[in-house]
Amino acid sequence: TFKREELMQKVQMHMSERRFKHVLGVEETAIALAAKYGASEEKASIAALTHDYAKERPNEEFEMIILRDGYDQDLLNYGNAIWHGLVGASMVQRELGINDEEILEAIRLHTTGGAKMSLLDKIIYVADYIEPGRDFPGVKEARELALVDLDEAVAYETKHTLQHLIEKEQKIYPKTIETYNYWVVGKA
Ligand code: DGI
Ligand code: FE
Ligand code: FE
Ligand code: FE
Repeated sequence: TFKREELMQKVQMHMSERRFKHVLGVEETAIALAAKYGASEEKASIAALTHDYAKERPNEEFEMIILRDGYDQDLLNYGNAIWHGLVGASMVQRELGINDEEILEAIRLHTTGGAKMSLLDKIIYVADYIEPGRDFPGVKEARELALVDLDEAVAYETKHTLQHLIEKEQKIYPKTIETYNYWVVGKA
């Protein structure tokens, strides 16, 4: 199918075995969700395979790109957790030649979500959270919700991720708050 084998190989080269296993779990989950909710399974596969492509890049590389390519300089106050998707999408585009804007946006939003999310964005955001390799309190409930109502799964993930970050006194990226306000508090 398309250039899946080639893409898999390029992705695998850039990460640990453990992370690659996670990526394959996200792909399997994203394809299943795409089938269930009527999104493109091919786009789900490509976005899932590449969502963490940049996760093991050094901070200096992200900082250089943020300084050079017109990103909001406030991004420099965050770290790999926020950079690897949002900025990593530009590496996926340049290095893997993926120019599909729907796929690139799903990669950009996969960690923080956003008030505005396409079906593909939601699928990747949720698949990343519930793939078979994930094991944390609440993952079972998240998996059940994903089979019933994708928006409910987005809300559940958002709320629990934010709770976890606050518990650990981590800096909250504004987009994460935006996602919480929209999907958890209300869409009004
Ligand atoms: O890359 P993964 O581990 O598969 O998962 P991810 O990209 O969804 O999340 C990466 C990390 O980012 C995870 O530990 C949660 C964290 N995160 C999500 N939103 C925020 C955040 N970290 C900070 N500091 N601030 C956020 O707003
Ligand atoms: Fe990630
Ligand atoms: Fe995630
Ligand atoms: Fe991931």
